[in-house]
This record gives sequence, C-alpha cells and structure tokens, in this order.
Amino acid sequence: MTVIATAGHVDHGKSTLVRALTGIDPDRWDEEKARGLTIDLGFASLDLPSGTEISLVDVPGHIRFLRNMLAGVGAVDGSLFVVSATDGWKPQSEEHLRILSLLGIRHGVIALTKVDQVDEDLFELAQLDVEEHVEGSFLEGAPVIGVAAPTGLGISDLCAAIDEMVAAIPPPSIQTTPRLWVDRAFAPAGAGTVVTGTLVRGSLAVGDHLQVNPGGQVARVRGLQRHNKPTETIEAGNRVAVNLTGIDHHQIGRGHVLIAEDVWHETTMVDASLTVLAQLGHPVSRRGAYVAYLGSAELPVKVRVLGESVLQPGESGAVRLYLPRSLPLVPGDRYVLRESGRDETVGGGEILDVDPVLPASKAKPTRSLDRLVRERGWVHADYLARISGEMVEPTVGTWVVAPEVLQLTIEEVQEKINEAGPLGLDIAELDDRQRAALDLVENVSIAATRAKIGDAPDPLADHPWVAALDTAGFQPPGPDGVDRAEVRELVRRGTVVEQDGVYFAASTIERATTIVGELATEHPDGFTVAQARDAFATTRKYVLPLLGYLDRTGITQRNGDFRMPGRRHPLNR
Ligand SMILES: Nc1nc2c(ncn2[C@@H]2O[C@H](COP(=O)(O)OP(=O)(O)OP(=O)(O)O)[C@@H](O)[C@H]2O)c(=O)[nH]1
Ligand SMILES: [Mg+2]
Repeated sequence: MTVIATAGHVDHGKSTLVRALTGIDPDRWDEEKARGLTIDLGFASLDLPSGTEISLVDVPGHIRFLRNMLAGVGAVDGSLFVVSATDGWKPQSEEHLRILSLLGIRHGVIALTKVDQVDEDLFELAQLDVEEHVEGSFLEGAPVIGVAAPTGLGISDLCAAIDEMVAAIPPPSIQTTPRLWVDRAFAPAGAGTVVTGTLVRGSLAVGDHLQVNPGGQVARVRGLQRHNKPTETIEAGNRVAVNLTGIDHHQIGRGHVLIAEDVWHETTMVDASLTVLAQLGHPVSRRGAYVAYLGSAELPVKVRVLGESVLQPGESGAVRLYLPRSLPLVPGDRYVLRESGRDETVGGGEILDVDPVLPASKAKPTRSLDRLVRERGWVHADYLARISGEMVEPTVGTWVVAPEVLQLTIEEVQEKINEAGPLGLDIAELDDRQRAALDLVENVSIAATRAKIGDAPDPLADHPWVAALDTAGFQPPGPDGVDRAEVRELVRRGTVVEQDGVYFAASTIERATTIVGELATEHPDGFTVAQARDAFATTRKYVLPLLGYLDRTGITQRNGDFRMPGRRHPLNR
C-alpha cells in the first residue's frame, strides 16, 4: 500500500480535501478544530476506484508547524499537492515543493481547491500560475484537478488521478529488514504502548522483537493495526499502529525508530550529498545552526562541506554530517537541511555513507558499493550488507574484497609459504584475511596447521633423528644438531614426545606401555622407580622423565612411591 502526503500553503484546503475524499477529519485535536488550522499530522485511509487502499498523511501548511510537516513527509511515496484557486501560489507552496523535491519524491497530483469561489477565467489563470511554478520539478506535467469540497466538484476526477499516480509508484522492498520511523506514541487505556508510523522497509509480525532507537530497549510486538483493523503481519509502504510491550510510552515518541535487532548500523556520522536551494541568499559553509530532518526525526547537526569549503546556492556537493545521537541509516535515505538561526530551508540530499572511513579531507562519497569495498580493502559481507542496505555475496570466505586487493593478499601468502621452507607455513601466523586467501593460493596443500607447496616431499618423513631415537629406545640421544623447527614439528605431529628436555620416539612409548603391563603383573601392589629402571634397562637420568611422561598422559598412575597402570593404559580401557 502506498502512503501519500498532502502539501501546500496554510488554509488552502488540504484537510478539507482529505475529509471530502475519505470522510475522515484529519484534524484530530480540539485546538485544530477550534482554530480551523492543522497543527500536527493527521491520518486517513482512502479507497480508490481501482480497489487500492492508500494512506493519506495530512500535513500543516502554516510555517510555524513546518517541523511537523517535515516529520510527516520523510517516508511517503507521493504528494497530493494543494493550491487554492483563490489564493494562488504562496510561500509555503514553494517551500513544500522544494522539501518534497529534496526528499526525492517523484510522484504527485495537484489539486486546485476552492474553484467554487472563482470564475472560469480566474481558474485558468490559477492553473497557469501553478503550472509555471512547478516547471522543472517532479510536479511538471502532473494532472491539475479543480475541486470544490462543498459541492464535491472534481473529487471523483481527483480520485482517478490519484489512482493513476499510485499505480505508477514502484512497490517498496519488503525483502529488507524492517525500520519504522515513529511519528506518534500514546497509551490507550488497557493497551500498553502504541506507536504509529510509516513502515518504509521490511515487514512486521505480531510477536516480533524490535529494538528502539535511541535507547536500545527491546520491545515485543503485541498487536498490529492497519487503519484501525487488527492484522498479524504488515508490509513496507503502510501506515501502521504497533502495540508494544516492554517499553513505556513516555520512553518513545516522534523521531524514534523501531528496527530489527542487531542488523542495522546505527551511526552518528554520515557522508551525504547536499543540493543547496538556488533561492538561498548565501553559500553554505560549516557555520550555521543546522537542523537535519531524517525520517520522522529532527536533529541539530554539524555540517562539514567535503572538497570545497563552501557550497553556493544552486550547487550540489558532498557533506559530512555529525549527528548528536545515533540513527539507524542506510545509503539512499533522504534528508532536508534547515538553518534554525535564519529559519530557512537550506537544501537536502541523500545519505551516501553511514560509516565513512576516510578523513573528511579525502572523502569522496558516492552510492557505489564498489567504493565502500575499495575504501576498506576487506569487508565482512554482513557488515557490508548493514552499511549498504543491500545483500552482498561474499567473494572469499565471509569477506567481500576487491579483486586486485585479493590478488595482493594471495601473493603475500604465496610468498610467506615460499619463505617458510620445507616444513611449510604455520597457519597460525596468518591473519584472518590471509587465511581466507590461503584457499586461493595455487598448488598448496594444507595438513593440520601447516600449509606448503603442494607436491613438495615431506622433509620429516624418515627423519634420521627419529630413527636414532627409535633404535636407542630408553636411552635416547638429544636433539643436538637437529633443526629446532623440525623438532617442534615432530613433537606437534606426535612422532616424538618430550618430557623435561628428554625426547622419546613414539614407538619407545609404545614399548614402555607394554613393559608397564608386565610390571603390573609382577607387582600387583605397584612398582617402584628402581623396578621400572631395571625393566626398561636404563638409568635414572632417563627413567624419571619417561615415568613423568607416562604419569602425565595417564598410562601410569602414581601413588606415593608406587605406580600402577593408569586410566589410559590398555589394561584399564
Ligand atoms: N469554498 C470553499 N472553501 C474551502 C474549500 N476547501 C477548503 N475550504 C475552506 O478553507 C478553509 C481552510 O481549509 P483547511 O482544509 O483547514 O485548510 P488547510 O490547507 O488544511 O490548512 P492548514 O492545515 O492549516 O494548512 C476552511 O474554512 C475550509 O472550509 C473549497 O473547496 N471551497
Ligand atoms: Mg489542514
């Protein structure tokens, strides 16, 4: 379903038109009804002739309530642009049009209201006037429908025009993770907290857990309503009321955001495009009390112009925005920038990077996924998805990496392997990225923790020291003259064992195990070190480390001066 917002100067008949179209009075507050003036956003649903149901957001036209208007149009798909035929184009007609353009809105219908109060000539003049003002904007060529709310004149034509516009709006993506900009929060009796907003991405279901930004609390969706009707699930492009448990209605309000847990990048610094309004009377620099409107949020921001130091009226460039609190943003989100000192709309644009890595002096932000990857070298695919808002297939392992960067890493690993010598490279020496690239190095074989060039022979097979250890048995020679890396690798492989600086061949330990069994038969109550020394036909120098090793590995168990076969001895297994 589509969400359309009204726009236009104060008193031009927006709310009256919404009521004429839907039967619903969007002015909800007593003060609004008493003053005949919209202060805050109003909402209504409209059944179009085609059967499509859309949501209407009614915004205030008065300049004093512009911030409410901005909160209402941050997430809409199209505009019902209202101009009074009696009044013609006015300052907020102009400002609303600029704001909608800056927000990237592409679809609109123009209603020329109060035609019951003008004659045909005046009507035509008013129509020409409007067409001239919208020239070059997204409203150029939009249908202009004359309407008179009191008589109902033109209402059905307007409905048909809205129908046609809605049909041309591409459906929003529901394959993404949900984000709901909150525009209202309240606590109806007995229902806990209810928030309303426009769901721009993803879908929601009863039972979902959602994170509240700011604050980080997790709330559960107890109920969902679309246009006052309960529903189990709701998709992007809808106005929605969400009944939440786990959060008090005082803790949430306009400008807050509900998001899926742990999948959004919440940021306090973004790079964005900025188009400065041509009508602005001065350039944009970092000086100024700026306020950014993002979704339903209104935030004071610091602005740094990237590249040039200032942007002239009518120019487009890039800026870095520093936010006072973190927001869950993705590239493509639109914003409007105002200056509160002069109370003027400065411009607006599109978020390009939600986690800039380059210093402001070097940053050249674009929407390109390639740039995000190149600036970072190696990126985890899930992080990239979070900061880009797009699903990305990993290039290697869980990483996305530019081809030439990957090639460099492959070469780096190749070189390390070449340098490692015949034993191969200990994989523990590689970092995460190099390890991911290892699979792509050609002709490499990986055995246990070592990587080496594929068909190189195993230099440790038939090692002479191992043969010497085996022959010497219980009086083994030391590792003198043997390469230390080879000794370590032989121990790691288990071909050789070490205890207190003495090395034994694995085959010697096997023999010792058999002899321990024989000793146990001879001495059922346990054998002494001296008895073991004699049975192994060796000296104390060797029997102590040997027994130490056997104790440590559970082949023997020591009890005071006596030893018995341990829990790892074949007799006990
Ligand atoms: N005669 C006539 N009066 C109209 C028509 N549309 C609106 N009005 C009157 O114009 C006045 C303003 O209408 P609203 O609908 O409140 O105007 P609005 O654009 O919503 O104003 P804000 O929300 O304050 O910006 C009201 O007194 C309406 O009755 C129309 O088509 N014909
Ligand atoms: Mg109104």
